[in-house]
Amino acid sequence: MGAPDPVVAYLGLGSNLGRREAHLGHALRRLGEEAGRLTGVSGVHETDPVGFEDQPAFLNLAARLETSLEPEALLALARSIEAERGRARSFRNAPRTLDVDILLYGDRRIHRPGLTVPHPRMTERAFVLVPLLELAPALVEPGTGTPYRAYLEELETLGPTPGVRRVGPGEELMEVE
Ligand code: PH2
Ligand code: MG
Ligand code: MG
Repeated sequence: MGAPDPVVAYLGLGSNLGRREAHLGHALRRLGEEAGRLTGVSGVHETDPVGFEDQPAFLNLAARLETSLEPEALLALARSIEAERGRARSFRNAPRTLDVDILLYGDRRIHRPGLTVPHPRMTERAFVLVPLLELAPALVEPGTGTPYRAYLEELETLGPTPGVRRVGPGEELMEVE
């Protein structure tokens, strides 16, 4: 028995309250310290809010991680990093200082109370797909083999997609305290 082989996981990060860059930078640093190895960070994208629209714009990015944490442990870490930035849980889609979502965990499909992977809404969300595809353009959906690129193209044919504007590189956020 040794440590399990690391798995490549993709996370989606978002912030729309307070010092958004600092919250995201904190999350990236903490994931690198506690979750394994951070092997990629997408650009930072400023995005119009989806769901509950009467709230400030988000900054969103995607990160790639090599981790030996089991999915539940990774989720617990994500929640505790959110709490470190004062994340309050009020109502669904409420504004938040920091949101750290597990998008993909290797090619596993997980359906447990509180944890569904691949993230159940990621294929409908340009604010997730645009940063994710920047990091991993050829990524396919576990189970179906559908390229995530095809989901984004689908969103783009349906009409105006929520505004997603690249505002800078993600790695630099790790220097923002
Ligand atoms: N997260 C949500 C709901 N709506 N909209 C944008 N633009 N970015 C987000 O990260 C986001 C959202 C729920 O987690
Ligand atoms: Mg989310
Ligand atoms: Mg979340």
